[in-house]
Amino acid sequence: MSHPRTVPPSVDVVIVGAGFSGMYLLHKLRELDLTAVVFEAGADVGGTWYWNRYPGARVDVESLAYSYSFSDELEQEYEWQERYPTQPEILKYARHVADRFDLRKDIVFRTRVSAATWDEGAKSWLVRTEHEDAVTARFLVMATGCLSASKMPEIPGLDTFKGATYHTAHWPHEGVDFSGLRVGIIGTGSSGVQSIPVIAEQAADLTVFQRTPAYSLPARNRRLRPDEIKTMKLNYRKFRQAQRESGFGVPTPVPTKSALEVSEAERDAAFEVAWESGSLVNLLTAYKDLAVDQAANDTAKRWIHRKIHDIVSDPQVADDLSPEYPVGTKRPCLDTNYYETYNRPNVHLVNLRRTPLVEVTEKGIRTSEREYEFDAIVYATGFDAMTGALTNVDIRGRDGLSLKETWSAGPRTYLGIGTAGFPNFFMITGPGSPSVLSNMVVSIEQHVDWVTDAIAHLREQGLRVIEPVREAQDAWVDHVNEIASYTLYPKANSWYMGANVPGKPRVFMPYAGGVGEYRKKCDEVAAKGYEGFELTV
Ligand code: N01
Repeated sequence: MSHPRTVPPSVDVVIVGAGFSGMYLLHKLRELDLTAVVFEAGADVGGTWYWNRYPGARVDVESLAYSYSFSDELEQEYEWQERYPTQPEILKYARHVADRFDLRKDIVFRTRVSAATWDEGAKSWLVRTEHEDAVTARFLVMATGCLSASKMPEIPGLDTFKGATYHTAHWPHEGVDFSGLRVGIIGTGSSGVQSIPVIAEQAADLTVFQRTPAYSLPARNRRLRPDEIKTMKLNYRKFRQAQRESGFGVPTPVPTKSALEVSEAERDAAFEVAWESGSLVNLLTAYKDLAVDQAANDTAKRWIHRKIHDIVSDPQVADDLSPEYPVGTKRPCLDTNYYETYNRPNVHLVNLRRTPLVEVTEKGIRTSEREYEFDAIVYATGFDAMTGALTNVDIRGRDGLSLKETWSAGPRTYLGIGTAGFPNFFMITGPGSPSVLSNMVVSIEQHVDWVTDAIAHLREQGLRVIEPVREAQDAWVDHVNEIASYTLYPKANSWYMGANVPGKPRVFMPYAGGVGEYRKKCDEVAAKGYEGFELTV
């Protein structure tokens, strides 16, 4: 897509990223008559849904709920096709939004922001891009997404392989034809779990290299029925309110019972209902203590292990696919035929816990046991989550303070929105906010609304600078850690903990207190004149 490249020298707000956050933020800022420019590394809008084009890529929150709520007209006119839409359908929606609100004229595509420096004298940011653009802005907003800095595995020989190499997060736009090929795939998180069944249907042979198995539930995807679309459109306002007050940004009944106070038969029946429902949240909220009590969580773990053994015919493969960490402490997956795929004769599972990866070779992949030969290797190896996209930009706050260095022992934020030492700097769904533990669109809209309200408030009050107070930030970080410590989350080596990136500090990064509670806290802060932030001229 060609687009004239006009970069204004000075704007009110520089936005980094034209995904769901950046697009809505641009729209809101225009409503406030503020000028903004969005820098986007991709050639079009969509963020996650622009980059992650691997086979089988879908969202795992229902389309009618995973969509913007800010415009009644948009809600009413848009026609979703499937319960869990494919990446192309979601990208089509993002493009539709960009066209409908005429967003592209303020987006500079194919341009990565490389550095941003706070100028204390001018009380503004100087933002630089990879193409030597330099823009001054009163505010800098990182709308960079939580899962956008992709990562390769730390193994020798990555460049030596002579066949084709792909990463799920940088999939070729023209697609890949695996027909007749021997394919190896490393990684069994959401991207692996979604792509493995689709690649297996095409490839001559698929070998899956698994370090940690995922808990995966069947998505039970289907086309949406006209009557359910109609009902939702009639009830959207009430539904959106329920989303905002919920725990995960997806309205669900609040559980009242402990998994340990009911009979095994009752529990099994409840888990079966959740499994059949095709929703992640229903399983995690079947009982009130699944996220906080090991014994309660073990009941769900044992039940899912049984399911895996029912589906997968080879008992050793079923064992290898059965996770040991508590259910929900690494991001669970929704799949279509994931476990069933391991019954195919052309699919092989390599358990890297028994035979670790040694290197990538010219011909394929070598484990401690043997060399496997491939025509193509797929890396479904995930992201430097939550902080990678922020610290990859050389952001310098007061007195040249580097964000990367400041966060070297883990991210420290106030509400996941701002960070001390970095005036007029906002993050949309930053670490310390519910973000990845929620329906992202709900959290994005809440942050964008809060940030634009804060900017409007400054203008009304004749103030120019807003920055978190260190004590308030320390208290928030303590609170985020305290909530996490009540849960089982820290028990798994997850990307929530930074554990997938060697050397990254082990800190539970998202806020686990729930979307509704978090929103209340943010609203309270604003109502008290932005308590915990310092506002100055
Ligand atoms: O990445 P991941 P992802 N050697 O980090 C393995 C969202 N998302 O792209 O677990 C061997 O989950 C790694 O093993 P381990 C969703 O929030 C949503 O799949 O670290 N293996 C793991 O198995 C999701 O959680 C959707 O031991 C290595 C895999 O690679 C998040 O994005 C779809 C390795 C990486 O899994 C990330 O998902 C897709 C190594 N050196 C993504 N390094 C939906 O909406 C890594 N691995 C459905």
